[in-house]
Amino acid sequence: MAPPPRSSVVRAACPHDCPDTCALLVTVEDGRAVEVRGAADHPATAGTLCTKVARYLERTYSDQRILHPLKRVGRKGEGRFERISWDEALDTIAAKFRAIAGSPAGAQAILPYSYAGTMGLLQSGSMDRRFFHRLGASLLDRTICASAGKAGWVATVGTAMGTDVERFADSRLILIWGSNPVVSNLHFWTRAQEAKRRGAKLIAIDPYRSATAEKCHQHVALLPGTDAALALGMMHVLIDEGLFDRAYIAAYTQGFDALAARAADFTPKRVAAICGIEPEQVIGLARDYGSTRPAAIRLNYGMQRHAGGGNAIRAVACLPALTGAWRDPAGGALLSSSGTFPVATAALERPDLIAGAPRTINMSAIGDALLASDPPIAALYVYNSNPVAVAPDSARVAAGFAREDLFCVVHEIFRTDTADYADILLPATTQLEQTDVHSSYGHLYAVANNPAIAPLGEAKCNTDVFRLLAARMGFADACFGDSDDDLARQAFDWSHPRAAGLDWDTLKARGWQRLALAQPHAPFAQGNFATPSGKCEFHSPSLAAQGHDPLPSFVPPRESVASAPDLARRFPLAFISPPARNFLNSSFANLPRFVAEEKAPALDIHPQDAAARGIGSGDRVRIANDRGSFTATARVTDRARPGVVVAASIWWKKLSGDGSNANAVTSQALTDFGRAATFYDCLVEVAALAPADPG
Ligand SMILES: Nc1nc2c(c(=O)[nH]1)N[C@H]1C(S)=C(S)[C@@H](COP(=O)(O)OP(=O)(O)OC[C@H]3O[C@@H](n4cnc5c(=O)[nH]c(N)nc54)[C@H](O)[C@@H]3O)O[C@H]1N2
Ligand SMILES: Nc1nc2c(c(=O)[nH]1)N[C@H]1C(S)=C(S)[C@@H](COP(=O)(O)OP(=O)(O)OC[C@H]3O[C@@H](n4cnc5c(=O)[nH]c(N)nc54)[C@H](O)[C@@H]3O)O[C@H]1N2
Ligand SMILES: [Mo]
Repeated sequence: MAPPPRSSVVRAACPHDCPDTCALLVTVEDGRAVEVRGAADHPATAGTLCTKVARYLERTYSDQRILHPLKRVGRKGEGRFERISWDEALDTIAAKFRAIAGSPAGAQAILPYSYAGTMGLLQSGSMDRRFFHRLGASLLDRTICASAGKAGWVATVGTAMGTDVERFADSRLILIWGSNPVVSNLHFWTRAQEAKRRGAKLIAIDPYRSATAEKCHQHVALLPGTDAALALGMMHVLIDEGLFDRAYIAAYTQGFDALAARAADFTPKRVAAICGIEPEQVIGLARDYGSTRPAAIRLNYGMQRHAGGGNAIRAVACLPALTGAWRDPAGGALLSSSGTFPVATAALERPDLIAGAPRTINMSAIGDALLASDPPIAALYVYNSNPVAVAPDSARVAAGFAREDLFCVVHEIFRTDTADYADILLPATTQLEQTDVHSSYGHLYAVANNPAIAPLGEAKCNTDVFRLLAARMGFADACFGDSDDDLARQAFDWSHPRAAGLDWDTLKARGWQRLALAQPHAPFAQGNFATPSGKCEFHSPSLAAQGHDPLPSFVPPRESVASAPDLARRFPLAFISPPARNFLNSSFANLPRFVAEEKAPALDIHPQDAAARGIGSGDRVRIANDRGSFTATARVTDRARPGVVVAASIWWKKLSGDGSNANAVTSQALTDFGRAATFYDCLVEVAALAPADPG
């Protein structure tokens, strides 16, 4: 590729796993990126970036970058490596893969492990999938973030579509439910503040008084994992008081009578007891919601990281159909907008190449998978993810990675906790050094990422590495010859009505382009649900066919005082570990500026819970359960409600001070729908450490 001219501005996209998918302008001088700004002309970004990506150059030019292929010379996990050539690295990997494919266990003993280190359609799911499909490797069920909520949402409204983020400014009531947008969805928060200035009421529903909850008019601090009960309690009141839209229900929904019968069981009194709040809060919430137009809900994935997470999202997804809030462009609800994009997943990933009938392994239980699969996982190839820090039940994960008989490749930008276990460690490019095209799960624009600079050192992007490996493995299929531009041209179904007027060359030049949607975009104003019945399915025959409750139900947390009293006698506190503002999952958690902003691992604990344990602010505490423990500095604060403790995450284990992090205590148990992780369904006990105790 020809280098850009001496000084130029390159149109790019933020690659991080965040609903905002910002359009970037990268200024390049003499081949070096000197500034990264938010594109002012992109309506969703509107010229502002979060604190992390505004300093993206510190990531790209960090002296911690891995710049050359490395091979392990120390013990697994120790992080001692020696430089090798790309040829040696690729030959070693190909030889290993060939040997495993030829062994009795076959190629399915090889497992790729990736998530959303970059959200780009090319670098997160194209050549990589083609390669592992053609190889016949085990398939990975990518469930660590959103699959429970997505399943609950899709069962109800049919597709991952919702209210246009740009319309929230016109809402009169916004429920911010299991979401902390000040930290995790900044450009939505801007719209919510605009609505607030215009007189809208903002209500946060969150066990924790987050930075967002603090700025809302009202905060309902329910117990973790009880949202479905709250939503059903709201339905109870709405139906009791006639605050529902008969015409909308008759025309566009199915199963109202069954839903009403279900909601009848959820009296405000019963719901209040389940949620640990007052009956008046349930009633007040329902009345506000049922009597204000437009009323919008921003629900997010925080509420679905529990045993009943799928049903929680499903129950909330019923609300706007009950009240007809979908009629208003500034009403309805938004979980994810990803389904609005006609992404050509099969063209990118080529599932038709899958060799044999390989098994599927759930990434949310990678610890157990590494320790107890049959046939055992013989080789693991990790990219776009840092499982040793982010996956639940970390002691099991680390034990799995430490297996001497496991061949482990990690392709990374930095020497993460996971990289330390690699046999072969490959240097990855950052977003400024690679080509990509992005959809979004928070707005409605496709965004292009043009490379701004040449790869640093010997770093290579994911697509390049898989092209090289495919050649080494002798995969002759034409699709392995596709360039990144070829892939970008395959990324969307351009003939889809919502892609009208879009094509890769235009997108690349312009940087971003809105999907072709009616203005205003109100996807379910006149029904048009993408369910089998075409209606909003209060009652879902497809869930029934899968053996699930056909109605939204309250599935209690697996671990809570009410649902596991014996466990709660030893571990009485509910523990949640939501995103830290200066980290993006575990990304940025190694860079000095961001670590300095977050200071050190902290645990917020309510004054009553602290007093009962003799804990004061600033004390070092150990957070523990049967799965493991980690240490943090206590902050005694009523931001945490009684019975719930909170540790912003995700710290790198090796940089946290005690070699551990929040995932020492989280569990590998899965959700009701979507086989997702249950990070926030977790009981612990907290104890003060004596000053001299190393933890
Ligand atoms: N700065 C920053 N931004 C991020 C991320 C990051 O790490 N840092 N991560 C990105 C990713 S991958 C994702 S998936 C999103 C996640 O962003 P969100 O979907 O907003 O999810 P969480 O931050 O997990 O949780 C949001 C809120 O849910 C609350 N919560 C926890 N349990 C419950 C519950 O049972 N019920 C209710 N009602 N609330 C609950 C938490 O206290 C938290 O305040 O953010 C993205 N954006
Ligand atoms: N306790 C607790 N645990 C959680 C959560 C929580 O709230 N609490 N949240 C969960 C959620 S929502 C999610 S989404 C997961 C996220 O888990 P991951 O997807 O693993 O996210 P990151 O920790 O950001 O790790 C991504 C890694 O990919 C690397 N990377 C970035 N770009 C590229 C690239 O182009 N090529 C290659 N090869 N590598 C690249 C980055 O350097 C980074 O180390 O964590 C989950 N874990
Ligand atoms: Mo996520």
